[in-house]
Amino acid sequence: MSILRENFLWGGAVAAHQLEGGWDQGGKGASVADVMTVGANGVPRRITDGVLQGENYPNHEAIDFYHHYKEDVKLFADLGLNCFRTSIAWTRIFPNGDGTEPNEEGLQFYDDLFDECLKYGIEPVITLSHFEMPYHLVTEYGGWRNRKMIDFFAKFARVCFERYKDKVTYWMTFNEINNQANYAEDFAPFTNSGIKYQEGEDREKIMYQAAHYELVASAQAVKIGHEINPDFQIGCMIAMCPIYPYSCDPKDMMMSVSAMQKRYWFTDVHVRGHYPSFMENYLARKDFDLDITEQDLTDLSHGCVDYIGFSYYMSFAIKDHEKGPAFDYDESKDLVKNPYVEASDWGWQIDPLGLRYAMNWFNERYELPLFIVENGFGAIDELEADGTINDQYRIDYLKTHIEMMKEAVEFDGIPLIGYTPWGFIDLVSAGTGEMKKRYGFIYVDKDNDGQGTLARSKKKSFDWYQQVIKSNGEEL
Ligand code: P53
Repeated sequence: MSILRENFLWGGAVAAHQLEGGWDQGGKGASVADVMTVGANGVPRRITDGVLQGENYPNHEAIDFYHHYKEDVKLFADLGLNCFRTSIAWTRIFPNGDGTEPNEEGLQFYDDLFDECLKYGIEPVITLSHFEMPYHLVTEYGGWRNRKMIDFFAKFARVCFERYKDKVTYWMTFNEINNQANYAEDFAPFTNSGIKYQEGEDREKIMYQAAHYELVASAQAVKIGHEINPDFQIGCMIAMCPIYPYSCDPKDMMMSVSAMQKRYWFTDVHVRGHYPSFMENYLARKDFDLDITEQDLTDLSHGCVDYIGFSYYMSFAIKDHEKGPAFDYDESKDLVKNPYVEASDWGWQIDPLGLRYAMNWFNERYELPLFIVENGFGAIDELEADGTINDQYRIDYLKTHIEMMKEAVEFDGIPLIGYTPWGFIDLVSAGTGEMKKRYGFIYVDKDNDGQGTLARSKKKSFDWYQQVIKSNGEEL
């Protein structure tokens, strides 16, 4: 008998902009991902003013899934997946974001892709907005700082729900909506919300306004989706990096509570349909005077999510920085290194037990089914002389995390829908734009400069994950 339920969803996760390529094909418009250059470990990606000559934009071709999807889905079936998490590129459906009619060629692409998956018994799990909003909405409206985005997004969501209502059951609205809690850097505000800050702007206030509009848009989408198909399961998607107190000093503990509130209040609104008291209080104390209408509050209360989708890669730790009773959290400054855990080459702290902790945190607070929609290990893979890749480090990472996931089910009784490891086919890194930061069980021959044959091959982890699925998580 397996610890996991019989119809457990074993999948793999990707996002449209990180694998599709074909950035200007089939009527697709430019997205925010299309104006981000390649970065490197420790070197941020640049956001250019539109698409410029002579720059390296890794998402333009990515791994060209747009043209390879049939052979790729066949490989996914060989791996044994019963679900496949991807996103619908908003710009394939509404190239500019503010048009009246959807682009039929874009809609047809996802029909074909989903049919190809369903042919092998692979269920599509779909994120509506995964770091790829139309760039036109940035230049014309300022991205999610503008209330008009709510209608644009709701329309996009409605079109997708109607079109794919018989092919997709599990949906998510905004990928890692809470990354923008780190508003001090330029990356998350742009990828989450299409926001480019001007000198001297109050970044924090603008972030809260944008997040509010997104939460209202998400709630409207949930309501629309349930009207179109009551069987839909529509979730939120939260980047869960639990923030531990550095020590048992009560002040460190309180700092951790406050930091968790600032990073995860998004989930409170998604799940409960209203702002938590600490957040109402904080926004008032800061005098932000946000545009939040009575109708918004009604919308929020009518669009609560059905489940919690989350990514888990790492945990954080925090110390009190003598900020007094407010314990205000600044993600860009306050985190400290955890001496008890190792980190990846990219500085991501490896903490399998943190996954069980995170699942308990969600479960205690919300009592909703959980879906681990990302987990994985970004590493540099070396090809052996015979062309194989012995990625034991990746197997070790995933194995220990799956063990903790199973313990959360077995010992803590947590309802868990499924597990979809991130980037199970190599793709473009979101954070750095690199190809070399690989997560896959399937290797794709392409490097950071965009060179390579795009040929696909199986790594050692492919056979391992195949066995994990076959045994429903019993053989790790
Ligand atoms: P990359 C930061 C922290 C946690 C998850 O990330 C994050 C990020 C953003 O970099 O993103 C998620 O590619 C995201 C995926 C992304 C994946 O994690 O930077 O949902 O789009 O590729 C891994 O190594």
